[in-house]
Amino acid sequence: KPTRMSYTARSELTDNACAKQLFNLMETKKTNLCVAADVNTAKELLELAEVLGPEICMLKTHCDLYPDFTESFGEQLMAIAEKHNFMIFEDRKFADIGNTVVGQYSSGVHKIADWSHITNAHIVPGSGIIDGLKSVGLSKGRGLLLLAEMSSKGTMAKGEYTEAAIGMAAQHPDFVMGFISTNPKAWKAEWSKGLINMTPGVQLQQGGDAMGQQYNTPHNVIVENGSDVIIVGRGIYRAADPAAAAKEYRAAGWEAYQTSISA
Ligand code: S5P
Repeated sequence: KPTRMSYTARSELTDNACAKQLFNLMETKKTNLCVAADVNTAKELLELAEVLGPEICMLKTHCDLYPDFTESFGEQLMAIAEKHNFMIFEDRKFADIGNTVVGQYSSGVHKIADWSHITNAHIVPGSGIIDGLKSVGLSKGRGLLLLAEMSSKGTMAKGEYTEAAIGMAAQHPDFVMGFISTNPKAWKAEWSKGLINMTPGVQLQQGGDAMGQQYNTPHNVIVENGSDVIIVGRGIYRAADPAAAAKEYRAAGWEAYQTSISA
């Protein structure tokens, strides 16, 4: 008696193009690993994407970290993503009113909507932020993640706030593809359906950093807390051999997924 549906089965339950693609990609490539490539330059980011591309379902960027960001960054990253079959997630964490985020998402220096399949938003302004981002991203086939919970110590995203994020996602099933979350299994009725949960704050050992980050293991994140995708940053890009570390996290994440669907 499986307690949880497979990624393939869940790909039928979403209206969002990116979610469908991601569910199917994870199942066929056998990886639920997203690398958070918080390196110092665009050059390093693109090199890391080449090296880690074969292991990952998604690459998460913070494009405002790169002093050498240029107009061609998006095209270069898209080509690598296509070659290695992974999706791009610009972790922009939009947080303004709808009218403002339209410009921030579509234009400015980074033109995120042109090259990133997926981006994310805080719900603190209310659902107008989703209307704004959707007016840019839906026709381009993009997907949005809402920050329903955070990994950091003392996060305010809990309880009623998390509930509100779940409610807003339900209002926009065509564009909202899921959540950044830490304990989605606790949401019960909403869990393991068409919406995808992605969890940052993942390392092979539990612990944290000096600035409030809190780490949980791939097994706990996927099996105990019921997430779908592990997001790993320093555990991989700060490793002596990032490719070997990525293989290790990939194996741990995939084993946890298989455990959770056969339990
Ligand atoms: O709640 C969150 C949400 C995000 S998207 N906590 C996070 O840490 N993140 C991001 O995940 C953060 O911006 C960083 O890019 C990554 C975690 O990196 P690590 O080095 O701590 O694994």
